[in-house]
Amino acid sequence: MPPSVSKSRNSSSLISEGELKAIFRKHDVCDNGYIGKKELTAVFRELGARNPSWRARQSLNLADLNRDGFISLDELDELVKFVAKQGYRSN
Ligand SMILES: [Ca+2]
Repeated sequence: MPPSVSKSRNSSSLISEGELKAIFRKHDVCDNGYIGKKELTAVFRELGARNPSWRARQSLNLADLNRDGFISLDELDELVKFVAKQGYRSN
């Protein structure tokens, strides 16, 4: 059973960690489980960040624990927690 994702259409609801993971997966264009700065920038653009490339750099600094320049699947949880804390809202 996948974790239940709220299907609420309330536009003011905060984006959930499950929704964030789905967005990151969608942008993992090579489907190799690694998300680079380019994909991160696209994710933050989709989230409506005012400065997506700056956010991408900031999140790499925080979540890229082994400093290879990519977010791997085991680093994704860190990234999702960080982004969830920013309080982006789903639309
Ligand atoms: Ca990494």
